[in-house]
Order: sequence, then C-alpha cells, then structure tokens
Amino acid sequence: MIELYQFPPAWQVNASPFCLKVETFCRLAGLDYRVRPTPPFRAPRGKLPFIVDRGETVADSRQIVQHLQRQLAQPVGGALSEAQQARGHLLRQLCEDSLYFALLYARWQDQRYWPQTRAAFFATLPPGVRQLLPVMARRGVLAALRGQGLGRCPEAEVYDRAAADLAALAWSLGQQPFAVGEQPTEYDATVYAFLFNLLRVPQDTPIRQQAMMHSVFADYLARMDRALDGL
Ligand SMILES: N[C@@H](CCC(=O)N[C@@H](CS)C(=O)NCC(=O)O)C(=O)O
Repeated sequence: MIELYQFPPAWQVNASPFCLKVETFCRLAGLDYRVRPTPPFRAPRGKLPFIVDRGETVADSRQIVQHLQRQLAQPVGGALSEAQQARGHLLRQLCEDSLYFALLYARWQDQRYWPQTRAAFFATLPPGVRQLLPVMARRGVLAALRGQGLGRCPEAEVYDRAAADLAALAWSLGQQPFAVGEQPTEYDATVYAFLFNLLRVPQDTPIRQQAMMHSVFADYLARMDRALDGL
C-alpha cells in the first residue's frame, strides 16, 4: 500500500496539480494507495506530494512516477517511441513549468481571485492559524512568482501567455485521443491533472475562461475519466 502525502481537498477536489498528477498515475496503474493529508512543511523538499512506499520515501511527482513505473510489470503506456517521449516531455514541461505559474498567479496574486483561494484552502483551519497562515503562504507564493518572473508581468501579459499555452495544448490534444497516442501514458497524468484544475475547479479565472473555449479539453477529460474508471 502506497502512502500518498498531499494537501487536504479544496473546492472538494484535489486542487494541487502535482498531487493530482500522482493520484492519477496511481489510478492509471491500478496501484493501491492511501491518501494522507499533510501540510507541505512536513515534506522532504518542502513541497507536496511525496510518497512512502514500503518504508521508502520518494519526493517530487516526477521522481515518484519514475519510481512507481519501475515497480510495474507493465509500465503505464507500455514502451514509447522516441517521438512519443519527446512530445510527452514537451507537454509535461508546458503544464508544469509554464501553465502552473499562470495558475498560481490567478489563484494567489490576482486580487480578484485571492479571497476565493484563501477561503478554499484555509477556511477550515482553527482561528489564529486561519488568519496567519494564508498571509505567510501567500507571501511565499508571491516571492516564487517574482523569482520565476511571471509575478512581475502586467496581468494582461500573464493571461496572454497562458492563452498561448492552452492553444498549443489544445492543438496537440486534437491530434490523438491521449497526450502521445491512442492509450493513456504517464504524460496523461500531468495533462489531466492540470486540465482538471483549470476546468473543474469552480474559480472563474481568465485562464479557465480561455480553457473553456477549447472543446477538445472537455472531450479529453471525459476520455480520461473513462480510462480512470477502467471503462
Ligand atoms: N516539482 C514538484 C513541484 C511540487 C509543487 O510545486 N507542489 C506545490 C503544490 S502544487 C507545493 O507543495 N507548494 C507548497 C509550497 O511551495 O510551500 C513536483 O513535481 O512534485
């Protein structure tokens, strides 16, 4: 049984794309896992998710997926061509290293959506912590956004960049049923987790509005839902 350490639900879903990526991978692989809600300061790298698998702790979603793939008799997605691996890598990078920061910007920096984010992530905490923790956590996220660069951009530019990412992702997903072919692969764990967070979290940001304009995304999520339910 794999212990999956991740954030408690927000908006009644797994609202962390990296945590949802690992959970999605476990479901695709048919692995037994137990969710352990935990704060990030308990994580080996200060970020979630991490897993404990038969006493071994593995941090970072990519390391976790590699670790789990190695344990499987048949890796998720089977053997992939060089072209599929290259395409998958590019899609994963687009989600994790570009779209992710736009999502962070919308949730944490954009004043219009921060009150919803604060309520979704912190409202159930005990008084005191409930006032202090959002302020500290937000300070950390805004510093990360400034460091990455997006936090310094004018708002319109942030959302234009996200729209360009989404257009490229939509074009790519329009070419075949899953990220790199006819069957789900480990790359779909990432793509699904990010599109789920953009489309199914009830926070109507400009990124979500842009994402809704690509019908290919809803079709993709529905296909993945069926694959995850083993249909
Ligand atoms: N490279 C890491 C990124 C994980 C990550 O950024 N996790 C975020 C949540 S989606 C986190 O734990 N943030 C808390 C913090 O930075 O304090 C991975 O792939 O697991």
